[in-house]
Amino acid sequence: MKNFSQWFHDILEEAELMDARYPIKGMSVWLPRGFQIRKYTLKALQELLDKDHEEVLFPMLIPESELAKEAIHVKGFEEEVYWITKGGKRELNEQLALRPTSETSMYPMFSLWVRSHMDLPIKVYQTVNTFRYETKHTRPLIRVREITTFNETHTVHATEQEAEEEVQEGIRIYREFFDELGIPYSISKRPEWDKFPGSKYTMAFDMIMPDGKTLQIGTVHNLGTTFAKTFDITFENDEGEHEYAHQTCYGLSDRVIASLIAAHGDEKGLQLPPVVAPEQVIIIPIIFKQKEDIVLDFTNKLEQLLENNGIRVKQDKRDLRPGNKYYYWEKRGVPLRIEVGPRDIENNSIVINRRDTGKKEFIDYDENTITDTVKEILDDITVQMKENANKFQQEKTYSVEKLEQVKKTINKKGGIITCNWCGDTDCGKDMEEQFDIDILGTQEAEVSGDCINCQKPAQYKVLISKTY
Ligand code: PR8
Repeated sequence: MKNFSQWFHDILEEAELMDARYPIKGMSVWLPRGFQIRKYTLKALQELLDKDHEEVLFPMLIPESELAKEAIHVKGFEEEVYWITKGGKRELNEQLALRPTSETSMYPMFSLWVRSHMDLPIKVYQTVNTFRYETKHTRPLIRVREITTFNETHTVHATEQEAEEEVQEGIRIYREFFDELGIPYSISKRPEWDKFPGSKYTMAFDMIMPDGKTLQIGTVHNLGTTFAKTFDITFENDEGEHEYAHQTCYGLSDRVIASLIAAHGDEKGLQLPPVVAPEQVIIIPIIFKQKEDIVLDFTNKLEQLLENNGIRVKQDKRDLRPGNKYYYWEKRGVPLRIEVGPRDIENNSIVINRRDTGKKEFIDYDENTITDTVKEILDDITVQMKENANKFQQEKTYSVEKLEQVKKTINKKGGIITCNWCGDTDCGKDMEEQFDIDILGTQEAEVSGDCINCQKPAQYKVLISKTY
């Protein structure tokens, strides 16, 4: 892919995912196909969250007084908040923020809900739109001003230990989710200066995009007791004393769809993992004159059979040349194509074509086994797509020992550099400036040797890249 930015822009339009021509910068329209992919993606996520979390829905507006309460938090978001100042012609007594995220909308309510340790833990999530007046260059799905798919989980616990465990749980859920979609990631602990405003620490998932820059695709934050202190979320412990609750929150956005598109797409267009594909199988009847009935009888039956067995299948009967149809569905990322012509029916076989490998194969047709065969192939496609995407992320992660190599490697190859680091903020910021790169974060690892930049003893393995 020569120019990822252009490719990404074009694919949204060509695969009919989104229309970015909406007349507000940073806001786009989900088209029916895009919306379906979004729907199946959310379904996969919600199935994971629902095992141990409950869905809720909070209002979109936050009174200024609540938003302003947590000083560090509001400082982090002050440049990005949209304000509602009027109701009709009247100035509002108190201006209202369009939520940039929901801590300050939820936590005043949590304060009312939590009385004793019996009320804990709280583990809730919501999927909503949030608004951030981003000043950096906006891009559909990647950096938007209306995040239309903000899935945020918020939890409240009695102990620090439990909150710590919930952070691990959040990471586990996101890992499983990304694995299911075949989206590769590197996990690291964000440096102090890049953690979520108000949090104790932030764990982040980053994916290397085809152009070598990384995209943050998910974050899990340990909030400690900071917000509990601000919003007075306390409970009475066994000794009858009031204690502050420990909190976590974690979130994903439209970027999940962006990373899905970027991880698997190619020159032919979109490539969708079966789990989120609106059509998992497309059937193309190869129609010749006089043989039309025979072919359509067959393909109609096949379509029905697959559909009855829970496969999302569609038949393209349009009056177009088969080649055009192949091109059309390849661009839209359908994982598996089945072609059936009169001769195939005579030979009791069908042609299958995998979007991931582009390989064409004749298989014997047996009504009793075809569903299982198709399911097996779809499963294999899922595995292969994930392996290919993971391979790319691994191959683009370079371990580097000398400072000169940092910039050279990133400029030449992109991707993520790992090296030794002391962990010192000044040293980290110095590196970011010197090389025009970002420190993604640190990973737990045995390190020996010196910091690549300041030569003091190294404490961490650090991940560095250019970022979106
Ligand atoms: C929280 N509070 O808010 P976070 N466009 C697209 N995606 C974005 C954008 C944007 N402008 N800004 C952020 N994201 C916490 C956790 C509730 C949930 C994505 O955390 O500010 C990023 O991928 O880190 C980020 O990982 C995620 O939203 C959560 O945002």
